[in-house]
Order: sequence, then C-alpha cells, then structure tokens
Amino acid sequence: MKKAFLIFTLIMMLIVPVHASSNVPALKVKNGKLVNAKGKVVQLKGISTHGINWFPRYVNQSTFNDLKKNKCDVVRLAMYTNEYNGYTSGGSKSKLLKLIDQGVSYAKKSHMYVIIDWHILSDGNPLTHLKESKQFFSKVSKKYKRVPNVLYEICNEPNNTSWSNVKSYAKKVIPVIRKNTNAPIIIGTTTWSQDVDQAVNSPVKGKNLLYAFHFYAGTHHQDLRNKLIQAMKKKLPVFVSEYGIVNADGNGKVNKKEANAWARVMDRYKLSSCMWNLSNKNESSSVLKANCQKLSGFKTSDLTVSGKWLKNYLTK
Ligand code: IDC
Repeated sequence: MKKAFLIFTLIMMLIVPVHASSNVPALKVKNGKLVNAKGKVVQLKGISTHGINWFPRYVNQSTFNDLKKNKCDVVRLAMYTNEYNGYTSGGSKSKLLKLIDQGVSYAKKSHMYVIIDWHILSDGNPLTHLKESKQFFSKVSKKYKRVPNVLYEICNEPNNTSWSNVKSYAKKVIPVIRKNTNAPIIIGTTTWSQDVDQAVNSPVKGKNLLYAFHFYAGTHHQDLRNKLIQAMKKKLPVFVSEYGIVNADGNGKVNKKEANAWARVMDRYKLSSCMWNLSNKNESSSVLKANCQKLSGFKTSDLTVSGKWLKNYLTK
C-alpha cells in the first residue's frame, strides 16, 4: 500500500507541474472560430509589442502583469526578420530567442496567451527567408510544445507577392510546427495581410489554422471592412493579429469613428485582435507617451490617445 502511494506521488510530481504551469486552456479552431477545450468561442483582446529587436525592455514580468490587470488576454511578440537588427539581418539570434523565452514565460505566469510573430515586412515574399524560418519554427515549437499559451504567426505581412507564394511557404513551415504541436497557426495574407478573400478562394489545408487580417483605421475604411465581412460570411478563421487606429504608417491622427466601426465588426464576429504597439516610440500608434519611461504602474496620463482607446476596448 505504502509503495503504491509512493509511486502515485512520484507520478503526480512528474505530471502535475506540466499541466499546472499554466491556467489557460489550449485553443483550437472549429467552424471558423477560435475555441477553447470545451468548444466555446473565445475572443482574445490584446496588444502587439513593437519590434522586440528594438524595444526588448517591454518584455518583462511587471509590464505583462499590468497588461493582464487591464484585461489583456494576449501579447504578440513581434520579431522583425529583415529590418535593422532583424533575425535574418544581423540581429543576435540567441538574444532574440532568449527574449521569446522570457516573453512566453512571463505571459504564462500572468495567464495570457502569446503569439510568436515572424515579422516579415520589407522581405515581402515569405519564401525569402524560408530556410531560417523553418529552423526558427522548428526550435520554438519544440521548446513550447507543452505550453498551451502559445500561438504561432508564420509571416506577418506578405506584400508585393502572390497568394500562391504564401501558400507554398505555409505548406513548408506548417509541417515543421506540426511535428511538435497542434497549436493554432496564423497565416499572413497578401497586401500586408488584407487579402482574406484569397484565403477564402484557396485555403491552406490543415487543422487549427487562421488567417491574418490587419487594418489601420486612419487609412482603411468600409471597403476593407466589407472584405472582412465577406470572409466572415464564408466562415474563414481570422485573427486580427495587428491593427492600429491611426494611419497605416503607424503615425498620424487617431480616427476614433473608424476605430469604433472596426471594433463593432470585430466584436460582432468575435474576432481576436492585437493592437500595434506596446512602446513609447514617438509615433501615434504607440500606447505609451514618448516621455513615459516606466515599464509598469502606468497611469492614464502615461497613455497616448491610442493607449486610452485600447484600455477602454480591453476593459469595457
Ligand atoms: C512600423 C513601426 C515603425 C517602424 C516601421 C519599420 O510602427 O516604428 O519604423 O514599422 O518599417 C505594419 C507593420 C508594422 C509597422 C506598422 C506601422 O506590420 O511593422 O510598424 N504597420 O507602419 N503594417 C501596417 C502598418
């Protein structure tokens, strides 16, 4: 009897830490929607970091705890690939991987989901750095295969390229991740992740896949919303993994009227989203004012107009 108890205790010690290490359930995609283990539709609302290559300081536990306190469900770790100090353009791979490690662990501790974003931009065709992408996703998906908080975004914003290039990239990278985990994978769409119609016409085969849709309310209005609504009617699984309520260059005036119209559509279809960006860079898409040096304990007076709008969207 004693022996059986001892064995039972040992087994529990081995099993429990893995499952108790996080209290968010793994997500799946069902009937075009992101759902939890019970099949209930979940709508995550959150924020994207600026490039972790440039603003690593916001990847820290106290910032993440503050986000969680403000009802943030998900943090997107945007890691530029091709821009200055990018993963494939001279940035320190080991430093970036360590930052992602920390980001995943902080998100886990504060019970938030976390998106690992391969942030292509000037490398418009995702096939440009295919080899490095496969190595990267092989590494991270292996490391986090037991962490239910993690989602993978395999190409931020394909641009000046075709949907068939994006598909052929996706078909090569998805199996690398699937070797390790069934976690949700977000696939970028063409024209800076706006062409969800292409994905409707020619989807990528596989389970737990979503397509990225990005908008900037200062630039994109009803025309683009109609494209999203059409895709929703076709039950395309979509994640708004990046949006801003300013112009598409990340700066300029906030357009509250359009921002609210976008928010209504996201809420109607229970679309998960992340606002760009968590930093104090001197541009209006940043949620922190340029003179705010804090990493936590933010007051309303530390927030930009974008920051205040987001706080309201998360907490209302
Ligand atoms: C912008 C940043 C800006 C940075 C630039 C790099 O806000 O500080 O200098 O990238 O080229 C996107 C991209 C995102 C952009 C953002 C605003 O995913 O990287 O960030 N944006 O332009 N797509 C549409 C807008």
